[in-house]
Amino acid sequence: MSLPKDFQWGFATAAYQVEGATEKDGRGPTIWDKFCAVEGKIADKSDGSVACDSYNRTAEDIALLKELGATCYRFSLSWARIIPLGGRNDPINQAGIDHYVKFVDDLLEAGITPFITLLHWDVPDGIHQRYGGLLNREEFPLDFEHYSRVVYKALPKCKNWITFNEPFCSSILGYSLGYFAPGHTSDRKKSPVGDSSREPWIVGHNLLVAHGRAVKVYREEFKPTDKGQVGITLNGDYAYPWDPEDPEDVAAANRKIEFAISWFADPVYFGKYPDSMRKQLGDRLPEFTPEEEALVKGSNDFYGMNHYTADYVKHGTGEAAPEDYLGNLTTHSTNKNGDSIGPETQSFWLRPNPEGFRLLINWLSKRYGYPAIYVTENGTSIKGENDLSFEQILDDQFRVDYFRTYVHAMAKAVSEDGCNVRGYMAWSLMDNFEWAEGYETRFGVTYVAYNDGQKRTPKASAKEMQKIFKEVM
Ligand code: GBH
Repeated sequence: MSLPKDFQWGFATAAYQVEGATEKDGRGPTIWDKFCAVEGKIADKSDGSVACDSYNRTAEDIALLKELGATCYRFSLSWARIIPLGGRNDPINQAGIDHYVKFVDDLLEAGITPFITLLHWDVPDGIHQRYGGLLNREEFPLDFEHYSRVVYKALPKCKNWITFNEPFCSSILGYSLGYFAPGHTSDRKKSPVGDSSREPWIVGHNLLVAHGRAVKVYREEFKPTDKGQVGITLNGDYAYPWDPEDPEDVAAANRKIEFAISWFADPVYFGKYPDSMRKQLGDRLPEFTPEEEALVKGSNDFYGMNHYTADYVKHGTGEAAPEDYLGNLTTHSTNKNGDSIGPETQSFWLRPNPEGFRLLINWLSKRYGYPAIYVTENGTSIKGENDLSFEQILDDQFRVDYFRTYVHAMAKAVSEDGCNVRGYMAWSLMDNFEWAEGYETRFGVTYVAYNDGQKRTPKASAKEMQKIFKEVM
């Protein structure tokens, strides 16, 4: 069991979850600042205005990465720091650019390879107000293309680019369930606007085209000289049939992965949506124009994989509801025999199942022709962690076990199954703003004392990571 010698490993974060300083140096507002201000949207009524204060502590964060032995760091840029209103004719904010230029320089100086995500959900509110943001098929891809060009030009030393983090979440959680910004849903108890049967599919389509545009810009204008690589990061759980003897459950488990992952990955690798989705969604799923298809097909230099958990899947009966986004099926934490998929965590959607990680790496590798994969997120919360004492929080054996079993499962996918995984970034470097769950759910390998000046203290898992990678390299 061994990973290649040049395998990169480290940790990941995202701008809105760690930076804070939301009004500093000319940053514009984002849809997440607005969403957090709406009563009832965030569990502990918090927001990202201070978060981990990472905007003001870049040196401290880099020292931490170094101390933990990381060889790479994935973080996202705040588009609204760079172009406060977001659009291609709007002013550029040099202070925002300068901040990230220094951060990249300092990371490289410390021997840490940056992986930059261009957009991790925090769409500038300026373009959301102006033309509906992600819903606008003409404007959004052009504005994202422009933003990407500004960024590539400013940061030629970064060689690893991720266009979008988890377009599934922007689409489904933002425009179907209304659980994430901007909170659109058909459920009128939750939102005055939204159409869960149509908007998520439009948003997903526009994100794909915007990704294609940003990749084209990199490949044509920057890659020849800068020699970096660019891809998109997709989230997805592994899916096991609830009853492995029932062919309909077997088909539904596969369909679950197609609806979550192949929705984006099939267009990126094959230029079309999965047949299972076209069949269920009909013309609610947009068609690629020939120009769009040319932009999207073949647009990954690598596959960015965010992965946390697995589900048991039971096929649905009858027609799927118009707002169904799973593929006419239900997900379960136990199977027909009553076996549990894994222990509970603080996150209702997350139960560790390391074997599912190996299986999903294999599933993706087979379907997409053994692409280079970077695991851009993997990690866990712990049930009740936030209620423990400081000493108990630091001794996070549950997280240590999670990382050890998941990293070993990944190493087997590489050395025994022939999959091409080239890097791994644990979620997360530190506890941070966990979106709609606020600060009550912690995902960090480092404890952040929100009531004590955001002081950072590495947990056991932070220190164990280097050991875990030594076991498999
Ligand atoms: C990641 O998404 C995010 O990229 C990261 O910002 C976040 O902090 C981290 O997870 C931990 O949560 O509401 O029933 O549809 C993980 C993938 C996919 C997990 C959507 C939650 C929602 C379940 N996410 N899922 S549901």
